[in-house]
Amino acid sequence: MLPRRILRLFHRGARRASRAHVDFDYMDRGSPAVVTVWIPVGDCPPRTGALVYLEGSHRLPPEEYAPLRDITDRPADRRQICHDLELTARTLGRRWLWADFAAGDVMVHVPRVIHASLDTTTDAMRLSADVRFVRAADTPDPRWLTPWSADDGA
Ligand SMILES: O=C(O)CCC(=O)C(=O)O
Repeated sequence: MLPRRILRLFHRGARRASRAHVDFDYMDRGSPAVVTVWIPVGDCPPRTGALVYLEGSHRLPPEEYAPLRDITDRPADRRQICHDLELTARTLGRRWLWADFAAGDVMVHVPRVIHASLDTTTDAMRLSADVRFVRAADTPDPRWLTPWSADDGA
């Protein structure tokens, strides 16, 4: 388990949901054989800000979604793909898949799948953690070897 484990809190009106991205763009200085476990704390239906996944997107070559990176509300950060989830789905011809996460559910995903989170629109906040694993024999991205802090820039 990589020591950089992220705890996220979103409340209604924050408008800071995670833009469409692939995890590997945030950890590309190490082994690509990474597994993410996303853990919502408590029930997390889409309206509370759950993760959504672009169907089959782990098979897309990065060049195919590279042009979307120019359409962004956070131009200083080239790692995210796009903030416009409808445009992303339409451009890539794929559906966003979602689940009605209930307390105790966890989601496991590969580092090349395009995913995002939705805005929290409920009174209940969204609290979640994301934790990543690599094989003991693999070399992880060194930025993920120290505990997370919100200002670590990684
Ligand atoms: O919780 C989020 O908003 C993003 C989490 C995420 O992208 C991940 O766990 O890979």
